Amino acid sequence: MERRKFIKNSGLGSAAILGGSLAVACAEKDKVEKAGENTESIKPIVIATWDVPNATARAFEVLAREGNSLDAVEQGVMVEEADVANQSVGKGGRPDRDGNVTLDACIMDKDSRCGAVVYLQNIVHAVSVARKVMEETPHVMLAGEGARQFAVEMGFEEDDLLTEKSKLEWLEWKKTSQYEPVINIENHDTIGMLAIDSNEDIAGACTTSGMAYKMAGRVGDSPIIGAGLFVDNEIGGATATGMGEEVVRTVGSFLIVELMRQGKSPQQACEEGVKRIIAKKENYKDIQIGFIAINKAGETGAYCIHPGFSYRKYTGEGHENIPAASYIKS
Ligand code: SD4
Repeated sequence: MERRKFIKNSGLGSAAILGGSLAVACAEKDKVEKAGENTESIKPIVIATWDVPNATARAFEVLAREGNSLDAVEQGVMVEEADVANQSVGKGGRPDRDGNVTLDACIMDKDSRCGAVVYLQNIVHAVSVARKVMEETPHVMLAGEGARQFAVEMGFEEDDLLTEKSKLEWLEWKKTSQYEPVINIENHDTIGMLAIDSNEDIAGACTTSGMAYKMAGRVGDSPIIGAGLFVDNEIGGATATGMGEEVVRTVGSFLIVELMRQGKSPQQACEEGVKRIIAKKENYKDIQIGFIAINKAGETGAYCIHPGFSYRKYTGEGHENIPAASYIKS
């Protein structure tokens, strides 16, 4: 990768021009103040909710050959949409309580253009339909049958998204029909992805089959611009996973980007986003929410309610799964 840039955060950068022991002291102070945050800023970079190494690797491949961040996030999350082993996204996703797999997805680019689909059935790559909504229509969001028809018109093939495994689990669930999402388990792996390309442009995407055994017609945060995903190319981006209703109530991803605009680091902004939800939700212990964020410098952060959430980060320096700090410690 030729144009990889390695840019230290501004505190360490200023230390370099001060020189001598004052410089070292400033650098040390900066390090201490930012302990716990990921202030390393390397671009291009891609991050995604949960441990999704194949998805981030695909996105980084696009970035490494000078591809743009929009293509990178679309192609990255498509990996999870096609993976039947991921039962929270695309084909193989868990159905609603009537046995229908319904997909929600959105995408947003450097120019604040965005597209979304909600309650989409029988099309695997909901994110690509969302991108078509953004690029080929005067609208931002298409729902249900209209979204499916539009996808078919755009050349997408129809497919049965309900796999035998998800069907058998749903039939088992129907014996009790208790809607009690299990933290970090039942609805694990909705993918929200944020990337910065070598032109320093940011894009994001988010795609899910939503909460397992949700009511027919239910739509979560993932396809809602500002809730499940938000990008402002001047500032950064944020995306969410977990109980979508709470993320919608606080317009979580928009809030996090605005907090970064006000000077908070990605880590501080994610923490504040989770704390807003906790402040308004008496039984917050019963739900999981996880946010990840990236700022224009490529610094990243993540925070969640319960331990167990992590995010994948992929740069030219390598890739890693980073456990997120949590409000509840254990
Ligand atoms: C939703 N936020 O539909 C999604 C679910 C999710 O990992 O994130 N699962 O509410």
